[in-house]
Amino acid sequence: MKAAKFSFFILCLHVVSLVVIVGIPQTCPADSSGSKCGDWAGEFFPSIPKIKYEGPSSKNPLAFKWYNPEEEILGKKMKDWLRFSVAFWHTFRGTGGDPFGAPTKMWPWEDGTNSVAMAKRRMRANFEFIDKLGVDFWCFHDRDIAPDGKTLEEANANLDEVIALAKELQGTKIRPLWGTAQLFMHPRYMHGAATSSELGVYAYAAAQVKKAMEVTHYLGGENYVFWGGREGYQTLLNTDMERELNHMASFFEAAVAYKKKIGYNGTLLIEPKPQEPTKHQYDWDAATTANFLRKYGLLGEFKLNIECNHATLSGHSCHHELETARINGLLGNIDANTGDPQIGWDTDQFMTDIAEATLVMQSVVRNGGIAPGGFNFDAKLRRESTDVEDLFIAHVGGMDTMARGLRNVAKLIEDGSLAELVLNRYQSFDSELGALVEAGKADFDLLEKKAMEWGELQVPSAKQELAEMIFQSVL
Ligand SMILES: [Mn+2]
Repeated sequence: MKAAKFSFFILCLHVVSLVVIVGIPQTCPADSSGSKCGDWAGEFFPSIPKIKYEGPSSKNPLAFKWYNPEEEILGKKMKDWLRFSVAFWHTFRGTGGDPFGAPTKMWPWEDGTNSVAMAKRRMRANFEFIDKLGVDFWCFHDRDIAPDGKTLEEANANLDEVIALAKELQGTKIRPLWGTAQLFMHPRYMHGAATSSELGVYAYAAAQVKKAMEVTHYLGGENYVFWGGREGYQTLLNTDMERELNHMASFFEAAVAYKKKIGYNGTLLIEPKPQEPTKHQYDWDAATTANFLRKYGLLGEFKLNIECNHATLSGHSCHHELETARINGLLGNIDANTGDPQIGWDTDQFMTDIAEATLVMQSVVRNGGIAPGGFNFDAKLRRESTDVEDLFIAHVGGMDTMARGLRNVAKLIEDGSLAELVLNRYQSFDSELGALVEAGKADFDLLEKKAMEWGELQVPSAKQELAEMIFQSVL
């Protein structure tokens, strides 16, 4: 597609999402001031009951077949292993628009405006959704839950108004799994936020994070996330990479200091992604981000939010990224989604692959759980899925997939043969010399002496096919 035509579609996408679309029945049409609907407290999902566990034989799309929140698996309730969260931006701001076409979804409660009244009504829909789904957490970006303003003061005031309502609607049980500042949509962030070449943008981003952290703290949010969608470059010809990375580290140091200053105890999380929207993003993957934190002395202040779709974009499996985070003591949270093997970008789909979910849950179980982190459904309906009930079906399917993964890990542990296969592979290190190697006390002179003594070796099989057979047997 020609660049000009492509840009036109992007422009349409932006404009269509803001203008009033007429001719679609509204649950609550806004009056001219927009205030009447802001206070509207009717039912947004009248045809959807509270979702219940009905077991694997159920054919009810609005029931859990595998997720039974109070059931104990491996010594913990399923709800405590899984800590599911609804992502506000996908579920309530997702329009179905893509670079080639206009939005396809206009939920009945939407009036086509980006007003504070509309933001408040949407927030009521969010909490009815959360209640009916039976989860305890939600995640938000500042600019998705409340409209931006002409000034920072106006944006903060809009946010405060919506946050006050969210606090009231949360009650005592619901809280954010995490909050974040959206530092990628506004044109001011085109060169980055913390890594922008413009000092004014760096300052603006700091102010936005300061406010987002304050409101996350106010709502009892358990984590705060940094996703650097524009923290990267398009070409190194015009970029001082070292200076930008130094700036990003300074930004994170200031965030840590501010967190301590306001007495916020939530975990700070960095979410790696290799590219899209920039050609190269600095938080490429778990190992790159761990090295960044190590270089700047920030280990211990941050953990990672691993997103499965981002993992595959960086050329890894989600399991690889989770294990890399885990063995570095950095596994903080999971953005539970998946990509498509035939599509080369971030499709943010609900995970439905039982094998993938089992591998994900294996890392979580090895980590002893991920609280105060959890599973955020950073996942959206396909553009072609346009019924309100699809929002529920997608989440029920995603939750059941992860729950089934957890049940499979319990079966793998009970069976024990896969763990035994792995132990057996390394049994030569369970020896006097092996212990010296693992303690870092076997020098090359000693190893050469042993090598000469042992002569040519019989190296055993890796038993990959057997490992795969055992793994398949629990799915
Ligand atoms: Mn994604």
